Formats: sequence, C-alpha cells, structure tokens
Amino acid sequence: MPSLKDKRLEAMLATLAACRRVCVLTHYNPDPDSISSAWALQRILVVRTKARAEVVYGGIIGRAENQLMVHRLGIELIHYNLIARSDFDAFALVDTQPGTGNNPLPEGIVPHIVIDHHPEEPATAAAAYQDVRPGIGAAATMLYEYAVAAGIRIDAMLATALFYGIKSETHNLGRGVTRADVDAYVDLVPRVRKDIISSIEHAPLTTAYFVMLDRAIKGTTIHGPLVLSVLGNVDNPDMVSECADLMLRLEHVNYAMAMGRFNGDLCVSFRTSDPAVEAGEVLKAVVGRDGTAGGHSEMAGGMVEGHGKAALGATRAACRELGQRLIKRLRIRDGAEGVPLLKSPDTTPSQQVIRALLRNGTTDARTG
Ligand SMILES: [Mn+2]
Repeated sequence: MPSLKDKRLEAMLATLAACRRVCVLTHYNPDPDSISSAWALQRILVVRTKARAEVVYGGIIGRAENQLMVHRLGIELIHYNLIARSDFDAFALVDTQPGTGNNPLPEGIVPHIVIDHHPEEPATAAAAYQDVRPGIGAAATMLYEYAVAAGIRIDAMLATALFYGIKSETHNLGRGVTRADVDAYVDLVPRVRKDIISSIEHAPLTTAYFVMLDRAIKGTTIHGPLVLSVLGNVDNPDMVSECADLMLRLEHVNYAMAMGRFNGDLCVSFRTSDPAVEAGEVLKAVVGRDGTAGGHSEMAGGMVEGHGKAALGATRAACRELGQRLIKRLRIRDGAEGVPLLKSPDTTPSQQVIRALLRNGTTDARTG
C-alpha cells in the first residue's frame, strides 16, 4: 500500500504530466529554507518528470550566509527579471503562496504546485496541487520527504542544503518543530558536509554590513518590552530581518520590529518570543491596507510599496506610524516615546552580575 508520502508525491507529479518547463519560485529574498526547498523540488522534477525546471527568485540574496550557501553548494538560481515567463508552462511555489505579495508569481497565473509551511492563503485553493502544513518547522523538511519518496539521490550538496535549511529555519530544532523536522534533520546529519555548514555560518561580512549595523543600532529605540529599529535606506532587504533577529536578543525584550527602505519598498520584520502573540497576525494588522505581511508565530515579514520617490523623511514618518500601531496593538502602556538604545542605562542587570562575580573571584577572567 502506498504511504501518505508516496501518494503526495504521485499527486504532485501528476499535475505536471503535460508540462515542458517548470518555474520553481522561491520567495522574493530567499532564505536557506526557501533556497534548499526549491533546489530539492527542481531535482525531483528533473528526475521524475519529462519537464525541465529552473529555480527562480525575484528579489535579492542579501545575507552573507545565504550568498555563501549558494556559492559553496553550487545552487543555480535565476533572477525573475532574466526569464521570459512565456518560456514556462507551469509554476511551482515553495515556502511561499500565491497572494502573499512575497513572491514574483505573475498576476493571473494559477500555480500548478504550492508546497509551504505558512498558514494557508485563500488563493492557494486554486492550485492544482497544494501541500500546506503550517505546523511543520521548515519547508525543507517537506521537500526532504518528497525527495525520499521520489527515490532521487540526495548527494552531499543537496543534503547539506536541506540540513542547513532546517537548521537555520528552526534555530537548530529549537523553534516550532515537529517529529518530521527532527527525523529529517537526523537522517541528513551523516550526509552533511559539516565544513561547509561551518563556513556558511561564519561567512565573511563586508564593511558595508558594519556601516549598516551601526546605523541600525543608532536608529533603535526601546519601548518597554518592544524594540523598534528604523534603518533608513538599506543596501539589502535581509538587513532588516537580521536587525530584528539581533534586537530580539536584547535582554528583557519580547518583541522587535525593524524597518528599512530598499528599492522603493519599505521592508518590515517582526520577531517575538511571546508565545501568546502570533507574529504573522500582528504584522498583518499593523501593516493593514498599506501593504502586505505574513509569517509564522514567532517571525513575520511585510512590505509597503510606493516609497521609491518619497523623501526619506516621509519614509521615516511611515516607520514611526507603524511603530505606534504596533505599540497600540501590543497594548504597551507608556511606550509611545521610547528611549534610544544607546542612551539607556549602561549598567544592565547582567553586567552587574558579571561585575559581582569578578569581584568575588568566581569568574575566570582569562576566558572570554
Ligand atoms: Mn520557511
């Protein structure tokens, strides 16, 4: 009797029976989960169908880690601007869905395939094949299952890509994982090139990165349990999400939102460690009709278009407005003003603890 995984695979492949060339779309600025998932689907389609398949993205691969991942693993991605959409007779979406505004699926095109782990979007129902499982920690886990069911060879490079996709998406299995994620991770470990993972995780950073980081820190204010970062213009949109990730690590902080302008769009990232708050829903409400947003329970991203010609002052005002909406939404009292990150007291509790330990001679001062 065919397993559920085999049935899923056969149902997916059946939708492409008459297709010649498939466009596998990631989200705009693809992260490791999206890149590895698309790459795995491309491999499956090349082996198991008569169609050719390309991995296509619409934005920019910004993070140093992601650029190095693509380079070291030899993943071929094509920018959407370089393809002719008439060359393709089928579209497949991974780690994203139609109608989310975070992928370059052309208006009016109904995708053949949607495989995703974000909450289901209404437009997805029209796809010939959908597999949307919001409980799963990483899309790469789903594509690993398809790859196994398809019987394709998962070589060291593909294994490393999928492993890194799961690892980075789930913070090393520490965030929103299911049994399937753990199984895929464990299965992949023996085949992974650990040296490549290590080099990706310690990718060289440009001086431009530190300039941007400096600006991000200077543009950050603390509003009780919330941190807001206004970055101004950024040279890559991933900087916005990196900043939100970093600021959530500030002690006593449960929410972080970062905003920056890239290519005429205002990019927004929201992170939370509060299990009572659904990040995707909160950001959708905050952005409202101004733009698009979506995400998971702990992380979300959004975009407000039309900031290309706006003066930076107007964009900053829009950021302040989004910040105020978030403060209201999270019901943070006395949060409207905020304190600049660099003006907040320099003696935080953790520093006091370290000093006390040093005074008592219980901390080895030679380390660290
Ligand atoms: Mn994902």
